[in-house]
Amino acid sequence: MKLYFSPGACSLSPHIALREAGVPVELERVDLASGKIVASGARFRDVNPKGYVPALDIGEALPLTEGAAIVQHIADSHPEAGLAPAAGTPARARVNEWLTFLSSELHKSFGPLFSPDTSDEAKQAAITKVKSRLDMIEATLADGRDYLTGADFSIADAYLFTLANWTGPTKIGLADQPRLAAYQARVAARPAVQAALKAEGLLEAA
Ligand SMILES: N[C@@H](CCC(=O)N[C@@H](CS)C(=O)NCC(=O)O)C(=O)O
Repeated sequence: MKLYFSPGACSLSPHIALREAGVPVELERVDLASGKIVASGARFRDVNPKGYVPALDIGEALPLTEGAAIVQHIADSHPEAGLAPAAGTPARARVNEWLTFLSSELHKSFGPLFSPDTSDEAKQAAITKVKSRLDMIEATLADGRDYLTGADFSIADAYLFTLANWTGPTKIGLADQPRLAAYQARVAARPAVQAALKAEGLLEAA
């Protein structure tokens, strides 16, 4: 499947999900600064009017967008991979709950930290918000679970791993969240995650 991505961006989450599902991945790199597809030089907005990654070609006129929706589509169309519990179950509702939290509470809180236009004051507020969300996740991991929703890796872990990586470039770090740091290393060691990081040229930076 063709995934429009930018190295290390939130598109890493569906990239990991595709590899965890054993789906052959065709990567189409997007330069977010210029809005161009790198290989062809075409305008990315002509493919995805939203202009942002991730976007997954699902054989329709418009690609599927919104990371949380994409990873659910990958999990649901490859149930044998066990990337999410069956729809309609409480366990699935928990995975959806995490995906929504990650998208609206953590992912978007990082946003101001990647913008050159953000004031120092707004940056500090964003850091405080991100840290409080990371602390909440740290508390969740306190019961010794290996993954976000329990013993099994799920699409929520692909998303959290991607976002937790951003504590590196933003210099927030994970020194105050040792369980999350250990979790991050555990997820990074998964062969599919290694393959995704390598394909995006991120192995040294991860
Ligand atoms: N609501 C979208 C947001 C995606 C998003 O924030 N993408 C970023 C990279 S992590 C991006 O492409 N930014 C460039 C832009 O918005 O023009 C989702 O959850 O997938």
